[in-house]
Amino acid sequence: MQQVTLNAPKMSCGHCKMTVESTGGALAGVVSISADPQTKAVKVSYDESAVTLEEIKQALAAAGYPAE
Ligand SMILES: [Cu+2]
Repeated sequence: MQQVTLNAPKMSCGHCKMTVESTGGALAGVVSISADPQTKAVKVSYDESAVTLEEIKQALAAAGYPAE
C-alpha cells in the first residue's frame, strides 16, 4: 500500500472535492481518497500492484484537476 498527498490547486469548493474523490475512487486499486479544497491537498491510498501514481494523476487531470 502506498500513501501520497498530492497538491491539486484547481480545487475550490465542495463540488471540486466530490469530483476529485469520485474520479480517484473509480480507479481500481485506489483504496481511499480524500480531497480538501481549502488546503488543495488530495490524500490517496492505493495498491501499487493495481494502479500507478501516474494513472491516478492522469485521471485527475482528465477530470480538470491536475495534481502533483
Ligand atoms: Cu469547485
